[in-house]
Amino acid sequence: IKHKIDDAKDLHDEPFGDVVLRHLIYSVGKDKTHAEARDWNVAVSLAVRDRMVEGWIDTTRHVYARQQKRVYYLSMEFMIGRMLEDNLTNLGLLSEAKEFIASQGLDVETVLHAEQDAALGNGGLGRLAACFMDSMATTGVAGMGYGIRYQHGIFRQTLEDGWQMEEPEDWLFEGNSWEFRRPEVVYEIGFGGHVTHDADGKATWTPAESVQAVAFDMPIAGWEGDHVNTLRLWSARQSGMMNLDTFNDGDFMAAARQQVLAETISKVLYPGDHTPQGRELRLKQEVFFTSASLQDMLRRFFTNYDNLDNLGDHVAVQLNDTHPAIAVPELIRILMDLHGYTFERALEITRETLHYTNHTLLPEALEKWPKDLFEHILPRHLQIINMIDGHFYQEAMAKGLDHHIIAGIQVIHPHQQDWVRMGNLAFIGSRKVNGVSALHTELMKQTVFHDLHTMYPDKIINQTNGVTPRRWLLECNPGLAGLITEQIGDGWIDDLEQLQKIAPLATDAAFQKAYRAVKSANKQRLADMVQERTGITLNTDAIFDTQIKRIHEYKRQHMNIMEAIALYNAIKADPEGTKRGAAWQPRVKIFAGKAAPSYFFAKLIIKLINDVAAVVNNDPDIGDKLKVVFLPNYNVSMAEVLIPGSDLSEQISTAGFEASGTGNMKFALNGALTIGTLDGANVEMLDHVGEDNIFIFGLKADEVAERQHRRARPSEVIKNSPMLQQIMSQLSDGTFSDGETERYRDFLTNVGDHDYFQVIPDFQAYWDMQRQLDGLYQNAEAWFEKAILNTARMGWFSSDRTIRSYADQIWRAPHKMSGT
Ligand code: 26M
Repeated sequence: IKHKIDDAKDLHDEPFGDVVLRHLIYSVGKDKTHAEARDWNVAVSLAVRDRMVEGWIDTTRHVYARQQKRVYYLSMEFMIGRMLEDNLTNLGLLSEAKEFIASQGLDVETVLHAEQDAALGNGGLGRLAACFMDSMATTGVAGMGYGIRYQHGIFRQTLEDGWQMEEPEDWLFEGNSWEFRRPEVVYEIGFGGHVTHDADGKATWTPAESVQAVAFDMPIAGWEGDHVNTLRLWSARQSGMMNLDTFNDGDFMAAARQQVLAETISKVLYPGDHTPQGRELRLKQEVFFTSASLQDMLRRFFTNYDNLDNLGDHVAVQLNDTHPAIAVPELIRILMDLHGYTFERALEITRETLHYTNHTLLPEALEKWPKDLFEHILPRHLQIINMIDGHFYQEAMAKGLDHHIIAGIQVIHPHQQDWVRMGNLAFIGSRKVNGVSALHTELMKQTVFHDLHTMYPDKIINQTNGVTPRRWLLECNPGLAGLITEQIGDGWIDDLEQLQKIAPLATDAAFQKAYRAVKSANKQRLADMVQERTGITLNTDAIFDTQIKRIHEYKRQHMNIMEAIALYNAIKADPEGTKRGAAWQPRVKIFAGKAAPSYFFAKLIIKLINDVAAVVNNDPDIGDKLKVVFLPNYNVSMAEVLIPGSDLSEQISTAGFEASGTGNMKFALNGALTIGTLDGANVEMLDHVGEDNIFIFGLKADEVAERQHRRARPSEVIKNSPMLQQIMSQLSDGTFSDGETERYRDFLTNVGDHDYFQVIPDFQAYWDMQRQLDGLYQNAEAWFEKAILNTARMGWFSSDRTIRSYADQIWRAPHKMSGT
């Protein structure tokens, strides 16, 4: 597809390599003889960026001309990873670029990988936002992402004696080839101060301090590059110039300090996922990017329309979790205080425009702010929240709700007056509220949003998550992508359900052989990475069994490592497998993931994995039969190697606790079999791949809830399990801790006494399923038939499907396939 841009020379007439060389010399400022890998990476990036700009300007013009409904995705986090390969792929330039790089005598991988991951997120929520950006561009939704340009994304994880250590990650140090600074796009964000009301009751908020939000844009090209959306990230800077009086008084340092203070707001990503700490700076970050984004979208709106009456017909805003929930009172404030709408009308318009996605039911993850802190920073917003609560009370009474029930779901509890509850605020202020898998949405209705759901029975809807097949199949697994395209053409890339066409090949000997060859090559690539980063040599005939995600009790990495201990004990007791009557199936247990810095138990799990690895990997009785690997500093780029190279995907969360999961989808798409609980999107994966092709075990969500409710203790189960008893005594006798008997005391109390996350009652079923998988792996035809069927049947989990569904059911926004 060609775009004509006025005043721009047609870039398609110039060979790509020439453009790269021109950028190397004139943009990077180096010649070929002195250029390093990073310089080449920048030159190639700028060359592809040039081509993206054509479609970008074109898309902007088309959306404006057609007055297409716009969608704004507000997210505190975008977990993007590297962008060069993604952009080359979507622009159809990958092979040309690779050939050119090779023609210069350079290593292609080295040049393509000389880019820091953009890791402006914690985990699944941020990665989902990145997949959605790709899919909005691919499906032709006029979508814009809004977030924060953190100077430091998620910390870099290192290990010291097996314990996690955190270091700041300086991802912008070498520059960011993809961003365009927009110094003219700048908004004031106020904090604190006071509110006055004039005779007609019109409010004026005079903030005590303010900072500026400056825009940085990144173009986001969809598949085939014709539709290019924008990711706009805000950076904080001091409002106005440095105070000149202070400067002239000679107190230059004080003036500079002001600047540092203002810039603190976009300095660093908060690294907790699921466990927010109620910090003032975090609240300011939320206000900062939400207010800037609303001001920006309204400024754009006014270039087309002259009043905000029908805002919701032309604009849809999606709140990614409650982090931008301040949008509710902020939009009402703008409508009332700046545009003269009544409160009732402002609330109506807001409820036509905003939508909220919930990503977790964990009670400790529901954001709430101390009312006093909130009032101190946002006095006008607190007044508006009180108006919302008053209005809501009337609505609820009219629907016949009991006073006590209403108190529980208002934003601020009318008698306790302690917290501003952001989940309630987002729910009450939105038109639609969605969960991220069928089970999660059902549980939202039954648990945390039960009473709000009774009041607004049509508000909650489900939108099951998805993943982009460009990054998570085409780019990360070129071997498998090529094999598929050979068989069915390349229509699957933006129509993933076409993968079903390979299902009949699941038992085809030649196809199986080719599919296995791809998996072997990917396992070798993974083994090379492990060798390089840890020095551990892996046997590629082993089952590569992988659990990669944030470390959390509910995700149960500790159940996985306990299974490794049990397997170690079993092999020790019967090294040749003579007693059990079968040789052991070699297995490699791979872990990666970060723990929140203040989450002690998660850090202890990492230490335990490393302690077990040290014993198991160095035991001559074990040899290649079992290896345990913890790869430090998990990120998107590492996932792109781990996922295609794994045989088995661990999705073993306590049922009812993982809202969806998206790693589960990436593994299955790439032909790993899943061992998992009936949790999150695993439930729908079971429906799609079929029960013969996924390995489900353990308690169901209702059984978990029942055991938790009656505080069932694990002691009975342990008493009847020699296997568990041995593990528990090894953890207290120092077997894995150099004789130190205290190290795992908290662990033993957690799991042995309380076991809130039901590791003990699920353990035997987990063990049994693992042994069943050992047996299956020894029948390669049977294993790979299932693997191929997983790939063939995962098409529904494309984030293109998810985005079309949001566009049709929530945003009422057009896309390329609207009405077809
Ligand atoms: C909140 C306040 C302060 C600091 C951090 C936070 C915070 C950050 C991230 C809270 C939660 C965060 O993420 C939750 C999350 O990642 N949820 C995951 O969302 C995925 C996409 O929907 C799902 O697939 C996962 O199941 C769900 O755990």
